[in-house]
Formats: sequence, C-alpha cells, structure tokens
Amino acid sequence: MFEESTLSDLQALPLPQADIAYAAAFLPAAQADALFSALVHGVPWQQPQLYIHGRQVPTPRLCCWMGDPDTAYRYSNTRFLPEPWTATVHGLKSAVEAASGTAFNSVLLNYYRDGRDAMGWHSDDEPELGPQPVIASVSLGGVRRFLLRPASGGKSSGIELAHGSLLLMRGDTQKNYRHSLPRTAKPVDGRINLTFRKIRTPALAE
Ligand SMILES: O=C(O)CCC(=O)C(=O)O
Ligand SMILES: [Mn+2]
Repeated sequence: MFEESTLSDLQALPLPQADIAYAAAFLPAAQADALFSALVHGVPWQQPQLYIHGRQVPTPRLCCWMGDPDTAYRYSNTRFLPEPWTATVHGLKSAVEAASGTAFNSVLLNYYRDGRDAMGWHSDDEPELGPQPVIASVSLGGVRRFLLRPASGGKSSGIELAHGSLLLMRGDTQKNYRHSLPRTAKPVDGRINLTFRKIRTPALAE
C-alpha cells in the first residue's frame, strides 16, 4: 500500500544538541489524502479529560493509543491499554520502520479538528520510552506549525509540518528540547498526527 521511502529523503534540521530529520514528501499526496480519510473514519477516537488546577477539562484534540497488546503506558496515574492495530495504521508503521530503520510497537494518534485544537509544551520522555527514544511523526491534513525550544529555555524554532511528511526525533532530542503544537487563529483544515514509539514493555508488566 505504501511506496518505498528511504533515509536519503530525510534532511537534518540544524538544531544543536538534537537529532531531528524531516522528509516533507514522505507519502505522495494521493496516498496521504486516502490515509487521512481512512483514519478520520476508521480510528476509535477518544477525548480524555484532563485535570488542571482541580478542574476537569476535555483534552483539546481527539486521540487514540494503538499498539501491540503489551504496550500499556502510564499517564497521569492511569494505565492505558492500547487499541489493536488497524490494517491501515499497521501498514503505515511498516513504511515508517523501513524509512527510519527503527522498529516501533505503538503509536499515539492525535486529531486536531481545527485551529483551536492543540498540544502544549512537553517532551516525549516517559521512562518506558528509554533514554534516547526514536519518535517518528507522520502528519496528514492541514499544515500546522510545530515548535521546538531548548529544555534549558531560550528561543523556539518552528517547522510547518506538511501533509504526508515524516519528522524523526532521535538521540538527545527529548532530553534537550520541548515541543508543542500551538493553537492558531488562521482557518486550517483538520490534521491528524501519528507519533510511532517503541515502548519498553517489561517495566510495565505489573
Ligand atoms: O501533533 C504533533 O505534531 C505533535 C504530537 C506530539 O507531540 C505527541 O503526540 O507527543
Ligand atoms: Mn510529543
């Protein structure tokens, strides 16, 4: 289903103490269009509640955790079990694995319905991801600005993540940088992002 794409399509982003590579055209446009529609309709989207200063607030986006059955992860004191792979997402996983040379066992899908949906500053640094996680991020739909800023503070840099693009964050990127997807007042189409991850499962066996 997915065309071959290789590491040679990836370009390094010039951020110090990070290892970030970007392929703007990882998926051909027609394939990215088909994938977007398949995911909008075919993923069991959820909208968990967040607790902020004791108040319950719906997460400002829809999401779904998908993966191998043993990839439960912990977030805000809750243990989440993954949804089983759909054929579409599993096919994309194989394409991302071939392009990145990395095996993944889970993916977090996020659906930003419009410019009000967003994700705040964070690092993907959960202990179960290990010290130097490889995070492979595929973007589909409306183009949004992805920001990175040094964990020690300082200026943020942005990249517009294209429809069908692949962004790889490796090495010390999560240790040395935070990232976010800010809200935008500009009219923007819905966007789906998939971040493939490798969860180390034995630590979660309890
Ligand atoms: O939507 C994006 O591009 C970023 C998503 C993200 O940072 C995450 O899922 O951890
Ligand atoms: Mn993230």
